Amino acid sequence: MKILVIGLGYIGLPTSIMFANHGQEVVGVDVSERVVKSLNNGTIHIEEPGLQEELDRAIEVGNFRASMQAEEADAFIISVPTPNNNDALKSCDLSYVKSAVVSILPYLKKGNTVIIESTIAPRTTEDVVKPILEEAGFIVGKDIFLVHCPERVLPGQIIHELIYNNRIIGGMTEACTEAGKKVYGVFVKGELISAKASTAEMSKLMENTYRDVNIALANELAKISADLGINAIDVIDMANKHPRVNLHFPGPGVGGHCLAVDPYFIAAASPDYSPLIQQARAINTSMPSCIVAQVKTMMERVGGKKIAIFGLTYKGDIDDIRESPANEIWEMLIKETSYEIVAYDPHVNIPAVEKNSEIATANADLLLILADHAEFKTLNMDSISNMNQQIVFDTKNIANELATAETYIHMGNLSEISRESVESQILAV
Ligand code: SAJ
Repeated sequence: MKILVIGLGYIGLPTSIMFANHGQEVVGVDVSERVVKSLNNGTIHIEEPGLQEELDRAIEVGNFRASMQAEEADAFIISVPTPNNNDALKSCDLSYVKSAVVSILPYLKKGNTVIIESTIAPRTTEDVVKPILEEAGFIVGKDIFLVHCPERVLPGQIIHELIYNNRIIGGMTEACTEAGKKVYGVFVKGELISAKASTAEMSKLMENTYRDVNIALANELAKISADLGINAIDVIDMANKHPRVNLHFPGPGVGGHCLAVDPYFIAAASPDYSPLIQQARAINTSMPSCIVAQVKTMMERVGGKKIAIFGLTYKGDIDDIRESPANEIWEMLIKETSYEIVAYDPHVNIPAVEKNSEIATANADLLLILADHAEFKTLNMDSISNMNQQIVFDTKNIANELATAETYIHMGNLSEISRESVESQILAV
């Protein structure tokens, strides 16, 4: 089978390489010349464990090449970004999906399968994509098989999860679903679950919304516990001993291109019926300013000047700072001109980010941990011995060996910071 994958990002690239390494001829198409050149020269442009080795293999066998131009194929997989629109409810921007579909029209033949992997607003496959194919003269379900097959992989574990996760195959018709199963059956070892396209769209969105709402509940618990002088982390540990309870964890906010984006697609599609989803988003987006307020209170109390930020990515062990609350906090603190801010992140390669942890902590008054990178889990008192004052605010509650520092604050014991700053943030939501 020849497969054309449009969009060589965090999902499209690993997906292309998996097909290539399972005996298919794959052409990956991307609008970025830099990405296409880099891949054809054998170098991946994203950080994902094991992916470089997989690309090496695909190129050696000769099954993968990148191109800026679409061409004929048996199956077309669209894996382009779907950001939020800049409207009141941050609806789903389908412009990249639409132009990707239009770009393959000249190369479509009867019998081809068109798969949308991009995360899309409910009903998009039926109401937006299908009409484009029909206008080009194809009968969906007979000439062309149209499927929405959302990806559900976790960054950092993409290769394993692509193979072993269950996959929802949401066809416009049963024949479409069958065609989609034939494509993914090439390498997916998880169950291929038949669904309607609209069910597939909504279930993908709800998976991330479920997590977002639960994290909002944990963040609200952290604020309530700060107000009432209770340790939120102890509460979560305790409550989760109940066999049917799974409280999530509070933190500096919710980032990434999924949890912080997808709930809006549902809210915008059905604004009157989604108050809980909208409120959860508001709670989670309030967290960066909540953390900044607490940092300011701590710095004021100790007369501090320098803050060392550890971790800018939206979660641990990845290099992705898109939609990262840590990055937002960094930007907010930089604006506070009375502080000297040094950000250290071993995973982020941009000039403004310090690469040496000792330079970051030297003479610092506060260590602010914002990402749960493996490197930070082993921080110990030696790691912070060159600080001016050993004050630690560990928003991910991971550097437990720092618990003996002069002050060790995490999302459980926020009540140790002044009550007023927390209260003002509660009111802000
Ligand atoms: N977070 C918390 N508290 C928690 C758990 C996470 O604050 O208890 C934060 C993280 O720090 C991060 C954000 O939430 O900022 C999102 O992290 P994540 O690990 O939950 O999710 P993603 O965005 O990396 O990946 C999610 C996954 N979805 C689910 O687990 C339901 C993944 O399976 C999806 O494929 C992916 O979204 C996607 O592409 O939709």
